[in-house]
Amino acid sequence: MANALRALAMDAVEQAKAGHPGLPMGAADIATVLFGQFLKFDPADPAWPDRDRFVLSAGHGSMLIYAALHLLGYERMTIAEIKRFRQLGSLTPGHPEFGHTPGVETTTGPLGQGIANAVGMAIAERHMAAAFGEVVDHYTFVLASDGDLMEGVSQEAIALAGHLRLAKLIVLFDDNGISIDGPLSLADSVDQVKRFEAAGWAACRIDGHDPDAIAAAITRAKASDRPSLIACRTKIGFGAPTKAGSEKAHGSPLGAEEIKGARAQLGWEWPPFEVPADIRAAWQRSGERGKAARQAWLMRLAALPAAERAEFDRRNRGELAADALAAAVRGVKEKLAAAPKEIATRAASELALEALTAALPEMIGGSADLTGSNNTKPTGLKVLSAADYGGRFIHYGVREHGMAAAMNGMALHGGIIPFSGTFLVFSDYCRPAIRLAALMQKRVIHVLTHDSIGLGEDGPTHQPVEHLAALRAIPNLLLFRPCDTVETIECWELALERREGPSVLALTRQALPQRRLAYEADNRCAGGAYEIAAADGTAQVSLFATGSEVAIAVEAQKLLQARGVAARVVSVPCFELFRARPPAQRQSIIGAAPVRVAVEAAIRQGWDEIIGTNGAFVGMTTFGASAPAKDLYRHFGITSEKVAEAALSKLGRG
Ligand SMILES: Cc1ncc(C[n+]2csc(CCOP(=O)(O)OP(=O)(O)O)c2C)c(N)n1
Repeated sequence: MANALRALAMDAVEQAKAGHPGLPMGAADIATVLFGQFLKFDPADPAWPDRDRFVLSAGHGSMLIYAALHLLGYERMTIAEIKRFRQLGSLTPGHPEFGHTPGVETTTGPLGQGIANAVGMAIAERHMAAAFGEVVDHYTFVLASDGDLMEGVSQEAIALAGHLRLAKLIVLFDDNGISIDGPLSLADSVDQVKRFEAAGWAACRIDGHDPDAIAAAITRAKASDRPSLIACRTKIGFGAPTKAGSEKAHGSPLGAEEIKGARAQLGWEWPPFEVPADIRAAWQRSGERGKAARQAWLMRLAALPAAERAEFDRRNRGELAADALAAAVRGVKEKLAAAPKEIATRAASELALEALTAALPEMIGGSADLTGSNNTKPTGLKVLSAADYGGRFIHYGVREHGMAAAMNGMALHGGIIPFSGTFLVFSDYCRPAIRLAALMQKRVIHVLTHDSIGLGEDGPTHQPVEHLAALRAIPNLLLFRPCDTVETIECWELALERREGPSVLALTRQALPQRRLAYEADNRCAGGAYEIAAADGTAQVSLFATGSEVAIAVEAQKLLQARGVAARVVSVPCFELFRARPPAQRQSIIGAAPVRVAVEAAIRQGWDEIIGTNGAFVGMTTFGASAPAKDLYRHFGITSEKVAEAALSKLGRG
């Protein structure tokens, strides 16, 4: 059975003239034991909520999972798809892609992400089990390579998993001692077993080509009260006569001669893409193994009280409870209309979260050790810990990357909307995972506070300058930068409603005046930009701003008014939503005033699509500095006077 995986992998890579035969051939025995004897799944329903999750963290070995899905009977993974490995539109892209190939649980390829996603999946499993009892009871298995374990994010993930005692997380390490450059000894001498043990895992070392040893180790791991590492010693490219055991088997087609030799060595006498009936039948039986488990689960689900079952289904579908979000938002807006608040948008976010987390039990918050600064822990949220998986706030520790990747895993698992916090400047530390959330179209919400030089005294290391532009550059990510309390709750509403991708809320440390004083049912941020202060008369100037700089634009509007210049102010809480509107609407908001000025305490990049290359921009061109916020705004010239000056100068009245 393992040789069937090996043959399909080497033949598909050969046909594609690209790909990675080494890992599938080396890890075929592990996969055969795991899929054949342990993994709980049913090809008839790849999204069955209580299936075991399998994460191929070493995504370059994609042919391993494609071959397995094919042999196990996943309907759409036909032999034709295997033959179309790496071709446009096939179900078999170069690296596994979530949402594209049924049976693929997460998109992997950037090494280290998969194992960190799996930690989030295992957290989600424990949390959902705490909430719904025996209808949630599954394992999360990972196949990880040397590369996965060398990546820094794996350390964050491992430490968190050990701390949270995620006993149902089992990592099979394809311990082949080879990476692209050659033997691992070129660059690494970590004892992975000791490393995992130090993080609170159960860890052992076995022969990864001995099915009995693999089965015994998985059996032990399933019974462990800690997460488990099974370091499986394997030979990369197992079966290839001259390339096995060397980097030559890693990432290129083996070539006709080598494949011929491998067929001989493995005793595999069938032509490319052919699998004999008895071996197919054995795989098919493995694929049918989970049917009974799924039927039993369906019975357990049916036995739940109707309301609980409906809630479980709703959460797994990712639908919000009818009116829950709207009612919570309405409540917050009414309070803000009755008693306006001059607070930081991070504090406004906390206020919003008090209502939102009470209304939406699927929200699980957290922070990378900046809880008090990010304001992501409303008073009602209990901490999620090894002692209480029912908690809804995670102290991620100083692990931004691991946090962001675990959040992806939670969202992928289903039933949970993860939100979490760090400083905007540290979005750099989360970025690979944010990018994958965007690629996978997963609802993950990042609360990124201290969003400009407005954070003040911590200085340039902590002051984001290029980060808004950098995040706006990620496709399918919404970046919100609200200007006051009302916009903050509106942006939260939009982020939560959005099922098809992640959002970032960039929030201030410093207090901002509430601009929107009257109660408005409409979510004005939904269009991405809107006129927040109209001109007195025909506007000669349009001022555009986001977040904390909206207040500066409104002050500049007054200065211009005093000089007899009518100006309007447009708040732009979300570029991406604005860009998505029909051109005519966009044009009407950009307006007809001859002069356009934008102000944002960040770099100009991206603003030209609103103000044009002729527009004036007031913002940052360098890193910030350490000083009180007010002094910094003056020092860097981000003031209402400078905005007014820029407009006047464009009008030729400078
Ligand atoms: C973050 C990241 N960096 C680099 C790569 C490119 N890359 C793909 S596989 C690999 C290492 C291969 O070694 P290993 O993980 O041991 O896999 P094996 O050779 O055993 O298949 C690298 C550097 C990547 N996919 N992701």
